[in-house]
Amino acid sequence: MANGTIAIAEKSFYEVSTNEHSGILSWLLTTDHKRIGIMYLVTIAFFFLVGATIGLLMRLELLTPGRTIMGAQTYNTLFTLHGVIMIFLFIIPGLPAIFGNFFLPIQIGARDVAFPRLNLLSYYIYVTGAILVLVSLFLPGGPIDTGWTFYIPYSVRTGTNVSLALFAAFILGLSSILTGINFVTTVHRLRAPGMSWFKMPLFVWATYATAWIQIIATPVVGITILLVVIERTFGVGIFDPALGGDPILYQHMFWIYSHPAVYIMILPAMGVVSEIITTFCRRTIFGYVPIAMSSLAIAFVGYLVWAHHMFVSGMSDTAAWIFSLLTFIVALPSGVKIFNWVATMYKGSIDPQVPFLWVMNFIFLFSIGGLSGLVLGSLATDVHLTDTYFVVAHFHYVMFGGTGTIFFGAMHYWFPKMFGKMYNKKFATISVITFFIGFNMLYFPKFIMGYMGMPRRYYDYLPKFAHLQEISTIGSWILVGTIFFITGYLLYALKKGPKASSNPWGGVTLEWHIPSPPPMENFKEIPTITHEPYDFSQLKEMEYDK
Ligand code: HEM
Ligand SMILES: [Cu+2]
Repeated sequence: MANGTIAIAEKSFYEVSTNEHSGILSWLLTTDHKRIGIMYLVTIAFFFLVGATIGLLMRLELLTPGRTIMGAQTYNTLFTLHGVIMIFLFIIPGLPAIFGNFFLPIQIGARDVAFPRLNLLSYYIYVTGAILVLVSLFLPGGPIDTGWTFYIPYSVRTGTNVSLALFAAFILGLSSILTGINFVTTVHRLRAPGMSWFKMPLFVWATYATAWIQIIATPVVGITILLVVIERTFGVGIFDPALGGDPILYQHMFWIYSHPAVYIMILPAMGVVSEIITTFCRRTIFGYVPIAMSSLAIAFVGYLVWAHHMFVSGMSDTAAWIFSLLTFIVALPSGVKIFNWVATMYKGSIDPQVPFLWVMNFIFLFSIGGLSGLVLGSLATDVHLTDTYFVVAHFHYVMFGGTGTIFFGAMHYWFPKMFGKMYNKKFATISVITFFIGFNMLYFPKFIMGYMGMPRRYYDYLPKFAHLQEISTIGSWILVGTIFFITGYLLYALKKGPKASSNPWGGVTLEWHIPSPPPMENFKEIPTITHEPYDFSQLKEMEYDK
């Protein structure tokens, strides 16, 4: 990609500060995109572990019918918190804020993002939102119990701290918008000479498309949320039918954001998948332009399908089938990606290392998630399955099997670059397998239970579900156990792992041309780009040890 070798500064970004401080202050006040990415990593990983632990507790409650370890109200609070944390604090910001921050500037040959200070501000806004979520748990009124969707009228009537939690979500949205603006500007203004649009790595394309959704869709949910707060505080009738409002309007406004939000979650993951597949197949991606364009197509069509969440809320038959049809159309660009990835692997010389194995997990789990989405997108089946465990299974396969899996894939792919250390590959391979087993045990029975009529968001169930619920709970132990195991060996690798070379996998995008960990400002001289993004003939001139 770049001309021959790139001259580089010697000291890593860990050793050089962007400000006059050292120690912790040099981190808290840093404007370096890589340090900010790592601060996001620490914060987001923390919330993910909290969310996973809450999931574990819910599964423990569901181990036996009737009360196991908690009552109904506690369960309501836990599934709400679990949803809010996983959605707003983990999966939406996850990949862009961590890996986008760290790698987007490097992959386009820039020294930093366009607005480094704004970048730091976004981080603090995120932290403020997260703290407010936590504060809302402890104030009088009690923790929220509405579900992460905050549906009206319950969310204007419950006495729990919904207003504060919604305000927190508003703040988190602001952080997301600012990050989006930063990335769009960075991609437009800071590409290295020769880095034309179609020479950008696909992770950059994906993050770029995501950034646009963040900018365009997030304000809608921000306004919606503020309206609910106003309604709760001043009793203005906007959504609550008792005050003359329209609860369906809330659902429209909520899903006009929240459906595109699922693409905020998945597109960056698809970008990472393209990077990993090319690197481990030593082969340029099959269908670069279709993959890049399908990201934009998904981002666009994704705006038009929101009401598939509302088939049973009441809408005309014509509206229902149009939304159903449009939902099937979004599956097309996703299919384009899957087929192009598979075509890349075909005749590639596959080197099945740990990050590639995570991608295999992704393709399998995400395909089940996507295909079960079509079952829910069909009117006839959705009416039967809506609000059952089928939905819970579907979105965990998509969000966790998709984006969550790639969070781990990206972690294992870029860990040596970010920290300059290598982890234990044997442990890592075992984790891929136990993750797969635990995941399917945990969530697959939910498809069957949903089909049998097990409703979502209940702490109790009929005895006929007992066996499937048990399998699911045992799966949660294997899965969450694996997650803590991964956290453990990665932390160990940070301290004691062997040093990683600048290019342990044989990648050719720009981050593999610079040392691990990268120096401050990434490049001593901005490179001039002459190669196509996945031109593996460069590997001969690059440092690459197997
Ligand atoms: C780490 C292991 C996880 C476990 C054990 C787990 C388990 C559960 C359980 C038992 C429910 C409640 C089902 C119900 O009663 O309706 C649930 C709901 C949910 N989960 Fe997870 N989950 C995990 C990870 C995740 C991840 C990674 C995400 C997001 C990417 C996620 C997002 C959600 C959402 C949005 C809900 C819906 C909450 C609601 O209905 O309001 N979960 N999960
Ligand atoms: Cu949707």
